Amino acid sequence: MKAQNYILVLLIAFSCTMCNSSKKEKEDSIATEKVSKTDNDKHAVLTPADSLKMVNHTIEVKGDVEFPLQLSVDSLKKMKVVTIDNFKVVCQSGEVKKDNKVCKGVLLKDILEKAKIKQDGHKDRNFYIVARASDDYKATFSWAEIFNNPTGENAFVLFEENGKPLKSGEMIAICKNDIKTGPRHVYWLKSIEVYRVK
Ligand SMILES: Nc1nc2c(c(=O)[nH]1)N[C@H]1C(S)=C(S)[C@@H](COP(=O)(O)O)O[C@H]1N2
Ligand SMILES: [Mo]
Repeated sequence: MKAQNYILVLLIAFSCTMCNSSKKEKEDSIATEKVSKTDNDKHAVLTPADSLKMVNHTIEVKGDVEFPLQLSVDSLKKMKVVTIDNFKVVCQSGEVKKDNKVCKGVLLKDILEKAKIKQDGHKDRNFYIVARASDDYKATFSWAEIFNNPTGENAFVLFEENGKPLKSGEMIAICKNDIKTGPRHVYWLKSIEVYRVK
């Protein structure tokens, strides 16, 4: 009887260790997942003072353009201002991040036409346009999208939401007809860069 009890206790103890080790493995894999997410996926949490440093009063339009520009909210207001209704910012995850009633902005196309892309003949149209922020977050557009596609009428630089200045910096690049609008919603906008595909 005693030996049987002893074996039983041993068996129970053994199975418990097995349980714990597999649980530990699971915990380890969750930890690695968390680490890899913080690397690139997660937003850095900034203090109000640090996020203030990200704000730009002008955006630079540069690269392969005839007339490099420095644009402020005031200079955008002097261009053709459009009103954008019901603009939602939806993250790639599906989460609704922002639901604005009315925004004001200027077409990215109008800005690029003002800066005039350096085109060498009508077949020279392989350009990409980078909207870059102070934290180096970026979104990319193509010449064809802006100048030969309905997206050209849907890509904007915003400067106002619900009658007030924007909260995340002074200007934001957006593309209203994207399926998920989060990825090409660039706040703390710093530059619009035009490059010819090499
Ligand atoms: N400058 C800048 N713009 C950015 C981001 C960012 O990290 N930096 N994040 C993007 C992402 S992933 C989403 S979903 C939307 C909304 O982000 P928010 O939740 O930080 O407002 O903004 C986009 N624009
Ligand atoms: Mo996102």
